Amino acid sequence: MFCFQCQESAGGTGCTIKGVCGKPHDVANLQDLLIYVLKGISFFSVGTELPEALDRRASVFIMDSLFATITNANFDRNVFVAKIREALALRDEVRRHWEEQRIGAAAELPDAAVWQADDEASFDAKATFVGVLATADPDIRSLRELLTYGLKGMAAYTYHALQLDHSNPQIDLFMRRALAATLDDSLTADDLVGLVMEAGKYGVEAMSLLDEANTGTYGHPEVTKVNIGVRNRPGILISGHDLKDLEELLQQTEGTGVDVYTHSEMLPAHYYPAFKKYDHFVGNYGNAWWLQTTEFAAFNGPILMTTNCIVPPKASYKDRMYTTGNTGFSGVRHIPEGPDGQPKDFSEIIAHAKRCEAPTELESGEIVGGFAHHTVTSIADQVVEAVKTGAIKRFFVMAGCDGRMKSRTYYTDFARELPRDTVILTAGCAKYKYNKLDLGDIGGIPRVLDAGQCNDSYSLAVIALKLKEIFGLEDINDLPISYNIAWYEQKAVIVLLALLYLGVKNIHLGPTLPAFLSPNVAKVLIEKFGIGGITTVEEDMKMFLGA
Ligand code: FSO
Ligand code: SF4
Repeated sequence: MFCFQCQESAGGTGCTIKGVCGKPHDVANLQDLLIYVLKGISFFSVGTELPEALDRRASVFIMDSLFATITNANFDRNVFVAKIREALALRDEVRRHWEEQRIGAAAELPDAAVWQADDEASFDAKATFVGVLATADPDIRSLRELLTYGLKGMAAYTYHALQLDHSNPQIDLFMRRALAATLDDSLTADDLVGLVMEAGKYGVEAMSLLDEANTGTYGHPEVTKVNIGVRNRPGILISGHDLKDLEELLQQTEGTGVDVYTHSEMLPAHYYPAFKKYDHFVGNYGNAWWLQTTEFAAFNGPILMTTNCIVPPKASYKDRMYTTGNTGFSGVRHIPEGPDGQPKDFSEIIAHAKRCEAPTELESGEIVGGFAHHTVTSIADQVVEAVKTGAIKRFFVMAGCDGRMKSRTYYTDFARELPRDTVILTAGCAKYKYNKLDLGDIGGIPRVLDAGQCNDSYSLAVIALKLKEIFGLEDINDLPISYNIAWYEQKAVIVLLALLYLGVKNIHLGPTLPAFLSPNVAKVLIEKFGIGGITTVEEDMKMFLGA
């Protein structure tokens, strides 16, 4: 195996024996093979007219498969074996249409378009040759992977939107075009940079689509105080990003005597009006994903993982863990899709909860959030006034991810050390590094404004564009906003590409720059966009504040 798609890649270069995330080498290889066959499907489908149902099936399959390979989502070998079989069948179905419509002499077909096998041993054997290292040139490899990881993040967001019946065929077509492009040896580094930028454009579209899906279905997030303590009844802890799963769980647990708590990236669900009517929707339990090995043990009840991030479960709670959607872990029970678009059946988890004790309290009190674009736009006058009077000197976008590296305490220290006339704009699980510090407010505006999940970074961009308009600025970079973003997995990659597409410059990314950026590709990002890393809190504070 060779995987370097996330921030925690071994030694800052790549995991080669087993993932730091816990991904076994065979699963890593099978994920590479699945992506390889997706490229074959994409090769045949670009420019080919497919019957509507097949076209839809291809789009959904590609989105679903890309998402399944994201860091920390699915560790189950059997899932990938099944998906590879499905991918091969789908590829050949698409190929038949490509053959019918092909004009002129056949060009040589790439191996990803023709390789065929059916048994697992052949999958395992082939998988070792089709991964990242199959591209020899380090810059082309870097750009192909940057593009692919952007697509994975994009696919996660379009998958969530699809759960709420929102889709955008243009995004789906781009995914195929971009995947097919990674097979094309005639493309130069400049061509690939162009595609990476285009991925940013479609990343904005994907986040906008999901924003429409979420707010159209559940209402606009409102400023909300979220309880971080517990009650004395048994509970179910729901983690990940999928609001539809949460909705169905809340409906099915109503009146059962079982409470529901959010974990990690599900916290922002409390901000949506649609979920406020549930009295048994108690609060948020615990912190960012990487602390789950201790916090899940203390929860005492069942835990439902709807998306990443899973840490390989400890024996103390493995039998209380459930996966659904695109998550999976061998030996952990999986809740399947409902039949014919019907809700999923969570009765097994509810029955399990009833046999469990109430959660052990980890902390008490409240945290506040719900500052997505609708809320912030509605208090825009107040914000603008605070900027004009100098009460707010600067905003710091500190969105992104949390992670287990010790060096991430930088973000807690940075938040604590920021001058009191600055405001943090956040989204994603990065917020757990400082959302329980009492950073106060500026004239009633909290100093940490949480927009929501990582996909709600879109809200931060909308807010920035709104402020640019109000202040009559030509350039988004003339706003008093600095970007000090933490990243972990591939959704953060698409968020970054989206910000670059929107013209945001001088983004600082930490705690380390991606291992998949070759020195030359990193140089392009630095020269063209002013991308930088982080150093020490003291030095960076001086750099950001120009002191
Ligand atoms: Fe990921 Fe980051 Fe949103 Fe966290 S981008 S790691 S668990 O913010 O989740 O998906
Ligand atoms: Fe390593 Fe990250 Fe890949 Fe897991 S996802 S194998 S930690 S680089």
